[in-house]
Amino acid sequence: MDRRKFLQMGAAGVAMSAVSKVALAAIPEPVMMDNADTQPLLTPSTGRPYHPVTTLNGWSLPWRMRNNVKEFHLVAEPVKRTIAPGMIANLWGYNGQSPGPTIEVVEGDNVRIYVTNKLPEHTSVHWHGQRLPNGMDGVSGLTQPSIKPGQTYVYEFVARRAGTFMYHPHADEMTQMAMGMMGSWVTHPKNPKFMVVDRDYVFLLNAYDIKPGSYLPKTNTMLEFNLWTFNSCVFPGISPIVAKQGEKLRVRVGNLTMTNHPIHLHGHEFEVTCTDGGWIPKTARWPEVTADIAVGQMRAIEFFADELGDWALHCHKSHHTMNAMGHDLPNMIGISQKGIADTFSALVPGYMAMGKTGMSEMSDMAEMMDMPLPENTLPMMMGKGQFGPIEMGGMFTTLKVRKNLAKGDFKDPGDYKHPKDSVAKKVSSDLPPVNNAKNNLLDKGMEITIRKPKGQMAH
Ligand SMILES: [Cu+2]
Repeated sequence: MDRRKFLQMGAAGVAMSAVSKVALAAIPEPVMMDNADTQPLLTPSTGRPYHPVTTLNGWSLPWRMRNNVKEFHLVAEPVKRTIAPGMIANLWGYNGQSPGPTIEVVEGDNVRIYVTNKLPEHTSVHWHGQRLPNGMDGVSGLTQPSIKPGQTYVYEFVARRAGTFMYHPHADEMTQMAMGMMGSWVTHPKNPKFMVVDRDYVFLLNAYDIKPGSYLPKTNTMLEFNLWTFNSCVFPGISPIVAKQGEKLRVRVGNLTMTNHPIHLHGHEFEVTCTDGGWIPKTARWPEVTADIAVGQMRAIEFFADELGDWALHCHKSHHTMNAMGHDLPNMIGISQKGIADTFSALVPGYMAMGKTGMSEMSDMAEMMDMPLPENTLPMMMGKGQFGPIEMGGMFTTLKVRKNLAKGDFKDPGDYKHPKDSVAKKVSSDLPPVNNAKNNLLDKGMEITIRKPKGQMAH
């Protein structure tokens, strides 16, 4: 091999250079994923040992070990993502899915990540939260030229600090993140005995604005997203977090939406043990049942799963546990819509009258023949439990704690079997019925006076 060729090959290890054909041959084959299911643990076969994480509705990217360097290959590309059964979104992501695969390395590892751009526009990858050379930080224009469509760039750095990080583009960021481009990164501590837990989960909070009946997110939406997701899935498409009773759990949650999310766990207390900035000393932690995760932050919570049952884990902003149909609707409680639906249906095909007694009727809407949903659209509230509709969507899943669960078993164990006499129940002597006279009057066609807004405060 002549000196020139040798130098070209060497260039593959340098960021900010479009890689030559010779170097391309040296790039590891990208590994792809074709579904949104939670994949089994990726147990390391090369490199130093660590306890792998479970990515909720996701997977970890296999690597190739070459000359003591862990080599990964990310492919930025358009993908199809199952948001929940019944809805597919056309997103942008990495290696077949959005979010991209979780990258797992060990503190001190030499890491090389090839990034191939198969998008119709330029991109870059920023490794959020990491200590690295400035030129590897992935801010297009500031620290590197953008990666043009068809180009492959290579990033190379030492994973200096253990913790949970994220990756996302720093090029046409609003569009690319609204399209789903992001992923998790876990740097495991080099001491495999440090902060050991039995099950270690990771996922990102993300959000989309996909209008009912469509497949593509609106990318100029700033705050009014209509699908609030854990790793680009909504309930009941989100896998449950499972645990054997008494096990210690860690759940690492990163927020790449445009608003904060108070993540609330039922039935247990937890401590925040890690942020993207590092591990929190024991003496500085306090007990919580809700952790507010601000935009661009990661929080790792830890707890003992000691209470048997199916416990809700969700964002406490109630509109974040609803799907697209829940947004921009007026409050119709107590207002009869008799006749309105017929009038409107003639003008607006598919018009739906709803909400006279609240919104729970929406959870059964898909099954109601006279209220068909638009194509590729999930009901506003969904999920069936053993006692009826759960009436949730969006950022909601369950922590399922069971007496017996094998070590590597992450499958949904089904509904919790409650011990006898331990479920809230109807009392035998009912109260007198609620006086519904007002609603009845409305049904009989009583006129409603609508007060017009005054002056500038029309909203
Ligand atoms: Cu939220």
